[in-house]
Amino acid sequence: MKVCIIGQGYIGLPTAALFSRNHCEVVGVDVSQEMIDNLNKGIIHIEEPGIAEIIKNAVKNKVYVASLTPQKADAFIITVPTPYIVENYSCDLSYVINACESIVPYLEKGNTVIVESTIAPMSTDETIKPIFEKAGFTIGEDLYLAHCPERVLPGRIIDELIHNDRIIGGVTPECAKKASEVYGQFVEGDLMLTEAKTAELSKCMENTFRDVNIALANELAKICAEIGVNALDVIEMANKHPRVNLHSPGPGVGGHCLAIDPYFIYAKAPETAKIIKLARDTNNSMPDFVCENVKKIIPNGKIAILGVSYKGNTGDDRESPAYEIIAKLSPNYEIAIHDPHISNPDFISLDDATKDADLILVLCDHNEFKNLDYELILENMSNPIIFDTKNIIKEVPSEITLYNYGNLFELN
Ligand code: SAJ
Repeated sequence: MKVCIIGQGYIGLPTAALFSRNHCEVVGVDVSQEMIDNLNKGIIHIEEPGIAEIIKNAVKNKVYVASLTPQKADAFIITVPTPYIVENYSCDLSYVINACESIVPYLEKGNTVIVESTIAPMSTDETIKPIFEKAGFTIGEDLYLAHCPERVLPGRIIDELIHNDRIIGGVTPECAKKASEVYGQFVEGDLMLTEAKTAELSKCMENTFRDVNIALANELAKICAEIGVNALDVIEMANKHPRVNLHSPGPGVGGHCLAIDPYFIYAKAPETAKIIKLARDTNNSMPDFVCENVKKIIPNGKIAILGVSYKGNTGDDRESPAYEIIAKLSPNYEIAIHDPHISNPDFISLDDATKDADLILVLCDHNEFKNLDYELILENMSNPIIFDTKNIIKEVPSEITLYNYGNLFELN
């Protein structure tokens, strides 16, 4: 099978890797010449275990080629971003529409087109299907169109792409069947065949479920700071109940999924999607909550920010709440940033960041922060204070003051 994948990002590239490892011929399409040149040398641009080696081998064995333009293939998979439109929170389909239009000249009767990008409910039927109908195809008869959302966790993408169950939402039952044959090349989880609109809303609800639960944990953290209870103990205790799973509070919700997908549902039914919107607002309020508490700890001085990725052990900082926190603190504090997973010329070593700092503010749960070099910190800071918004640091030497969501009420 020959597969053409439009978008070689966090999902498209790992998907390309797996097809190529499973005896398919793959064309990976993207818009950046530099990225294409690098991919064709086997050099990848994302931090994700396992991918680099597979792509390197696939390039060597000539089963993977990166290109600026699509090629004829049996199946086309669209994995481009879908941001939200700031004014009305609706799903910005422009990249998906462009990608669909870009493959039209290469389509032949019998091909399968799959959109993996997360899209608002009804997008496949109302917006994407007409693009191919206009080109003369009859969906379900001579072209098969489906929405098959990805559902993988960064850091474990290869494993989850293979083993997670997969929703296959066909525009017609025949479309779903054809799309399932494509994923059958490497997916070992169940392939669940359904309608496109059901697939669209299921995907959005998966991330909304998580966003709403995180909002509940964040609200709990605020309540505890107000009334003087240890939020982290409450979560630990409550989670001993076999049917309770309180999530973890944090500095806000980042990433390109949880912080965006709930809006796609809200935009479709704003009068009804009340909990969904409130959860978004609650999570969006967390950077302010962090800044207010920083202000209570120190009114001015130097802050060493540890971690700006949106989640631990990745170099992905899209929609990271860390940047909003940094922007809000910058007018009143000297800010030094250390993140071992992100290469940015402005970011500095732990040593330089903590030198003469008044506060260490942990905004991301990278493994490196679990056991910091406390000798270095004690040397660098005269009155060491750490505010750990991710509850990653369990113990510190007695000379260091540690704040987390368990003891913020002490600042009142
Ligand atoms: N976070 C918390 N508290 C928690 C859990 C997470 O504050 O208890 C924060 C994280 O720090 C991060 C954000 O939420 O800023 C999102 O992280 P995440 O690990 O929950 O999710 P993503 O965005 O990396 O991946 C999600 C996953 N969806 C679900 O778990 C339902 C993943 O399976 C999806 O494939 C992905 O979205 C996607 O592409 O849609």
